Amino acid sequence: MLPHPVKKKRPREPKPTPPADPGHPVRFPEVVLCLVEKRMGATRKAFLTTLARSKGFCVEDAKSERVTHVVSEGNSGDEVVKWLKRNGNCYMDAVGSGPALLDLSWFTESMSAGRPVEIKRKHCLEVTAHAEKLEGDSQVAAYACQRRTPLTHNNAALTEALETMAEEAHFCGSEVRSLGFTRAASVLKALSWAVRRVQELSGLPCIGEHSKRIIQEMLEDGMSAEVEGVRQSDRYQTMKLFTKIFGVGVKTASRWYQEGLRTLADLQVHRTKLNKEQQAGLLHYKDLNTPVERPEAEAIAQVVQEVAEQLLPGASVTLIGGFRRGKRSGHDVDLLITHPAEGQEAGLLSKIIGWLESQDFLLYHSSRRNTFQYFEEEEEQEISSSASGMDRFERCLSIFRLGNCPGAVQGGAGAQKPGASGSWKAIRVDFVVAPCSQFPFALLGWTGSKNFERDLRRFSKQEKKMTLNSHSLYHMEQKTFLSAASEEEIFQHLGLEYIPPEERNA
Ligand code: 8DG
Ligand code: CA
Ligand code: CA
Repeated sequence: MLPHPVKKKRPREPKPTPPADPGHPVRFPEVVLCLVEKRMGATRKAFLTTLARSKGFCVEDAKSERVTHVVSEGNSGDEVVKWLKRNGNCYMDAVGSGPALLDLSWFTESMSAGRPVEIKRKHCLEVTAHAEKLEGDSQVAAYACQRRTPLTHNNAALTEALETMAEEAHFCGSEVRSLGFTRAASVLKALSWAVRRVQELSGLPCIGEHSKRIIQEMLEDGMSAEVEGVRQSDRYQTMKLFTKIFGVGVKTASRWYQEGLRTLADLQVHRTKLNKEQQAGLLHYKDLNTPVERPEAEAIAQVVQEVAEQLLPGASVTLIGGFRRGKRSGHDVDLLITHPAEGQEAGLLSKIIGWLESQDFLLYHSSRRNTFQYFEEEEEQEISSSASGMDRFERCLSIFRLGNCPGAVQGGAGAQKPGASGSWKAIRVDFVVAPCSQFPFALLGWTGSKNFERDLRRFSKQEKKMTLNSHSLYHMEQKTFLSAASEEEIFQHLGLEYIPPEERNA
């Protein structure tokens, strides 16, 4: 028998005995398993965990210092070491220390035998390099939904430059080019190190030639002449100014630019060119382009929660979008409303909006009813084309009037003009309503980031032959809908590691 490599480099606290599960008492306290989700997938991992526990094995998380046996399927030893380090196992200091790295064959034989079988050479995964080195050149996954992207990262100057380029391409209607820069920026956001040399980009996915040139300029000169040129250009600045008006998209802004309009004052003069939404957007331009702070978002969510609960006991309101991803500020507030009894939520939004309006909380609103019934009747092909991200939920886009002091919301008459001291602030609020059976899909779909969502849908379609949107997950070959009671279950259906909202800032 090969010795278990249990030699530890660091002094440790004595290991407590694993807690006994009354259903399945631990029979082998000296063996603590950890199953590697990479390639195994979450669903299979959950199944194997239950199986092992039913046989009296103790199974723990990768972070646990008690783990003695790491079991993986289809990964090399190097890959397992990298995975363990990435998933918080800091005891993988170097080759030879830490738990035994085993192939699934050891696990299968042990389950059949009903006890941990002797570890033979054939069960062991070979590690060829030191873990520190492995971590350094760890591969970055191609889809944003396979990566963990925290809110703050190590390459902000580079990603800001690339995102300026992405925005400029979007302003020109070049969506493919825009996506190229967005994806390159997203990969840099997921890196655990700051890029210092352009050579470090080799092996990273989604970094095209143009992005590489920009990054190189930034690294060598501390700035990119091309990016600066864009930022200084009349067209970019004007497009930015106009698209920051609520209700104004690239097409409208572009037309105004062609017509020679350059400033907000120009638009005031040509007021007839504005629809109701844009008029409200222009009126509240300053407030709506002042970041919404988290306490403001929470104050609004609380007002809406209270009125929802009064109108329909049991109704819940969840803060979604960037704030759910941990952002401290954002451009708007996104609220998802539901009720635990399916169907009860129907009609609730219009009542909430009616009440808010009656209390002078709304400066503008535009609602759209639920069109999901029509959506359900569509052919499969159309369902898959709806994977663009738009959904059919009842929703309302609004401008909310929030009292100056967070938590002390004041509605009612007598409000001052925006910006006057002691008055209020105009804040964009998006409301969306989902029946509880679709809630996990809506929650996942509206948490963002947009790039994370885009890649989730792309991954589902290209890698899994499934169509994901904010209503459902559909298997195109099996022609079945896969239900889910939580976001975690959706990730499991897709064979993806669960990424918490705070790490979806792709
Ligand atoms: P920010 O406001 O902090 O600047 O960022 P954000 O919260 O990430 O952006 P957002 O523009 O408010 O969008 C939030 C999420 O909502 C984002 O993942 C995209 C998603 N979303 C829309 N419109 C639609 C839609 O029509 N259908 C679906 N399913 N999702 C949508 O913005
Ligand atoms: Ca938002
Ligand atoms: Ca929004």
